[in-house]
Amino acid sequence: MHKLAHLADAHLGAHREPRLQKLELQTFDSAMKKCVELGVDFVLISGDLFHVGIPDLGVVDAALRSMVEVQRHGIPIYAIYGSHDYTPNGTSIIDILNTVGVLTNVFKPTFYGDSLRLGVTVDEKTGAKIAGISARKIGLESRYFEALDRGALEAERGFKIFAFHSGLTELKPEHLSAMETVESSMLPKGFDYYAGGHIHERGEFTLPGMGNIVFPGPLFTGYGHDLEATAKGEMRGFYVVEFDEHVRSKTFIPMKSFESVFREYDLTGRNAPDAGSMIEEDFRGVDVSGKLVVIKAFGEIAGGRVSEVGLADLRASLSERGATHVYLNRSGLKSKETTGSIFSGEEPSSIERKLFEGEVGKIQVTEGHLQGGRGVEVAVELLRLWRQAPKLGETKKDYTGRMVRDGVQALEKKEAS
Ligand SMILES: [Mn+2]
Repeated sequence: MHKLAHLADAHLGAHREPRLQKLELQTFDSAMKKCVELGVDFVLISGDLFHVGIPDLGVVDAALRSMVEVQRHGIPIYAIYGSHDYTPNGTSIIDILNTVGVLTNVFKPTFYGDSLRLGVTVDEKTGAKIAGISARKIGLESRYFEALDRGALEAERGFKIFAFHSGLTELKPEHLSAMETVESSMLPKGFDYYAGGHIHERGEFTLPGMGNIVFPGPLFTGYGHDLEATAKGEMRGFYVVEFDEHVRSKTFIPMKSFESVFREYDLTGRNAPDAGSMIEEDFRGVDVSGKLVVIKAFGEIAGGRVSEVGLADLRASLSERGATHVYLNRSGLKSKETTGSIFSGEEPSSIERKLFEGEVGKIQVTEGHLQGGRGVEVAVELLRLWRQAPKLGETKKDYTGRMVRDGVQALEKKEAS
């Protein structure tokens, strides 16, 4: 019997708080060690290994040490890009790791006219055949799927794995209804295992002609709203799959990285300062040391402003008491006194997106790809590109040139670029 490990969405480098960052890398290291301990034949990463295409070298170094150790045990690592690993016209860290042989990028596209043929990577030891489609920014991988020559892949014989980093429309969870997904009919049928990534929620599924569709969810804890699910007890981890000519078993390997405290408060009808005291009181004597704390507050407060509830101060004091990370979800919290607080307490990225969504209609352009929802995506992408700081040693001229080039490319990007 052979064994493979399937993980996705490690998002290494996603967290800025030193304590969380350390745990994030330790969790990845533990996962790699676990793969060795369990004697897997190979590891397959379905995208978003790193949080950005060009991560901090400290993060890369730590991740490399863990991966090289796996390699020393003769265990190959296969990967595709996730939407976060992708860089618009540069070289991603995944390319570098592929070049030095730490991992093998299994996305091997060749276009014959409009038809996309995927190269198949054969794992030497097990004979497993792996084909995959990487994600791109702005969900553009649907273009790959539309062009995909499924027949050629379906005709391949042997034990076959299809790796992808996209949500499937038929399996989309309710709360992700706005997410761009791919119809399952776009994927080749009859593969033995569908190694998914991108959906930050663990799930095992079957669809007509497609068995063993697996999304492991984030390896560590994800970020933003993912932290809420983690704090509520959703286990994070990866899959170990036993197979011979077919899949024989799928086992979820949980990675318990820390303890959590989750508290939810309906503040409807309360005064802001009262609500603040009540929450503070509720946390008195609670041991938060070394724990992830998630506080969700919602409802319409009767008096005072949302900021007067004092959650930011509470966060600071809980951090002082040793909490690994304090995540506040105030997006459902409203006050009669303030009308401009609809963005309060949300993540910066979702605030940015909402601002763009509110403004995009005011922009007069003829290019379809700069209007509406697609225009918002371009704006988000531009902001992401342009907030990058110069690289160490990069001259102002080189930096400016790079920003202009990247910006022009993002603006020009139509569909199939
Ligand atoms: Mn992800």
